[in-house]
Amino acid sequence: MADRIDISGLRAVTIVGALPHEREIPQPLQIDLSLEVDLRDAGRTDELGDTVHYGLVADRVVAAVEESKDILLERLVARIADEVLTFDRVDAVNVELTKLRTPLAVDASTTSVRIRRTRADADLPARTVHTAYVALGSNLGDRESYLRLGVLGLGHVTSMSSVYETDPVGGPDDQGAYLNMVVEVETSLDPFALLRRCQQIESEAMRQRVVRWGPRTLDVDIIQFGDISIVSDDLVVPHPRFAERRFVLEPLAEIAPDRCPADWNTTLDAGGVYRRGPLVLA
Ligand code: A4P
Ligand code: MG
Repeated sequence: MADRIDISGLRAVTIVGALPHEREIPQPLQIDLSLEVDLRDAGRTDELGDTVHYGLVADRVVAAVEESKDILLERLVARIADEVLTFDRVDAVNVELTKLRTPLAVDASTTSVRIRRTRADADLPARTVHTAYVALGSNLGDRESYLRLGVLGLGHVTSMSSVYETDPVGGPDDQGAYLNMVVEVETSLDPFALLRRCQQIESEAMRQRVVRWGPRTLDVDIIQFGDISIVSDDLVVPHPRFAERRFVLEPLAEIAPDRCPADWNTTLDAGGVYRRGPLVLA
């Protein structure tokens, strides 16, 4: 992953060094950070929660430096790396720490140390990435555009089913046919954050609604989230009705047949779900 967030030229004043005067007089340091972070989600969503807040990183690093009274730059630079790695979206960090006032007897402008540390170096668990399955449905307006809006808003989509034209199940009699599909998403969001993402996408679609109080422009439901089960007021995972719905199971079977209940295709009523073809994203 080549994505980086750089914070350059951060300054702090602290006690550091082995020489007698360095133990007494605080000295200015420069900190240059390069954080390795997967920025694909934030690039799509424009959400601060999907990236690392570099203002917070800078504040925490300066505070850690100002509190320390380390002898060696090597110790202080390791402390800075540990602090940055507490931000759980950071996979690795490069830190350069520079004494702006060099203690050398010879002529030199600065002295510095530079390290790179990963989550594994800091004994932190690797960032957990889950595979989730999300169902999308639209039966109003430009249905295919709404599906596209949904897919693009979900983040790192690793697999997409075809689009299916489906007869409406439940709801008012006069509503039109749905377009349905299921996508596989790799996400480092927790299930509740993914639900908020789904709801945010729905409201973006609703803002473009054509008929007030009409059928849904876009429904975005979490079908499964890894092997996690959740029953709460806001979220039930796996989705409580997915196993009864051909409009979910046909597309799910296309991309993840092992995620479908056994024999679903013979036990559920046939018909009402017609494969149209792939969603064109461009
Ligand atoms: N919620 C709980 N669990 C979940 C989950 N796993 N994923 C909560 C998403 N949301 C979940 O949902 C109501 C509440 O469910 C949310 O506030 C959330 O906290 P909603 O989307 O606001 O309302 P809804 O769509 O009316 O309800 P729901 O339960 O999503 O409806 P269904 O059961 O999904 O049915 N026929 C065809 N052919 N194709 C369709 O796509 N869709 C529906 C909607 C009916 N008939 C259809 C289709
Ligand atoms: Mg829903």
